[in-house]
Amino acid sequence: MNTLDELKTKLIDMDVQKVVDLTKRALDEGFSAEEILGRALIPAMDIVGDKFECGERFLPEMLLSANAMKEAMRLLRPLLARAGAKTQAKVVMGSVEGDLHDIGLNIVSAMLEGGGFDVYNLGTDVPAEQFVNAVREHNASLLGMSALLTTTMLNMKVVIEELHNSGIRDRVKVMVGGAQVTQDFVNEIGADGSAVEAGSAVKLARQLSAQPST
Ligand code: B1M
Repeated sequence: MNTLDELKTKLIDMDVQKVVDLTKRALDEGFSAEEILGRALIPAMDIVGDKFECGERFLPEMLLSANAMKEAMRLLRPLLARAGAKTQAKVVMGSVEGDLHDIGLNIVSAMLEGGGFDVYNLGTDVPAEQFVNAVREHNASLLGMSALLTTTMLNMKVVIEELHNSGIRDRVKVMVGGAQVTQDFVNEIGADGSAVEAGSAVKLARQLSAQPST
């Protein structure tokens, strides 16, 4: 079995130490952080999710795999965030209120940093008011929201309404993402765009930053 396949298996098996060792080994073998994420860690988390959905895994086990992934991310994050040319654009990021998933949020945030953006990552379970205050405080031109639950993604709309109510919706472009987000949903809540994975999130952030404010 090659290193990436072994890494994928060990993440599904919740073996934290092996996940760390194999991530190091994959880096030594010359795989990039993006390859390790895209070919081993992210597909493994999808399998963990499927197993949870069909009752083969329980919540504490899903958490153990998530923790193993976080340990691997400690090694990969600095590589993803290795700065390219600065764009100067400021991005406020966070998972919406009620949502505790942050692995994707942190990957996207690291990749945006690597893409030259100034990122203010507010973490998980962020209320609408906090997003709006952070956009104001940092004078951000982009707001990125992540949500993985069909229930919590509705809070993205609440944040956009709060931006309107505060009179700053026209100053900031809003991008959203997470497993359940579709283009129809983006249109419905009045966001400016969505991305399905971290690489396309950076492209989208660049496109949105290049557009004039409305
Ligand atoms: Co939860 N969980 N979880 N979970 N979890 C899912 C999302 C689920 C699909 C699993 C399943 O049933 N198949 C399901 C949601 C079902 C639904 O709503 N339709 C689910 C559920 C039900 C739950 C709980 C309700 C379980 C319970 O308590 N009974 C609970 C809710 C907690 C809460 O948030 N209030 C819960 C809890 C947890 C853990 C705490 C155990 C853990 C999270 C730990 C953590 O994040 N620190 C966890 C995990 C690990 C998962 C799965 C298995 C993996 C998520 C993940 O990290 N994926 C997940 C199943 C799955 O997604 N396949 C599942 C890897 C990550 C890199 O991908 O986050 O999608 P992702 O990010 C991607 C893209 O989406 C995109 O780019 C990222 C990188 O490529 N992206 C953006 C994300 N944000 C973006 C923002 C952007 C642009 C792109 O612009 C701003």
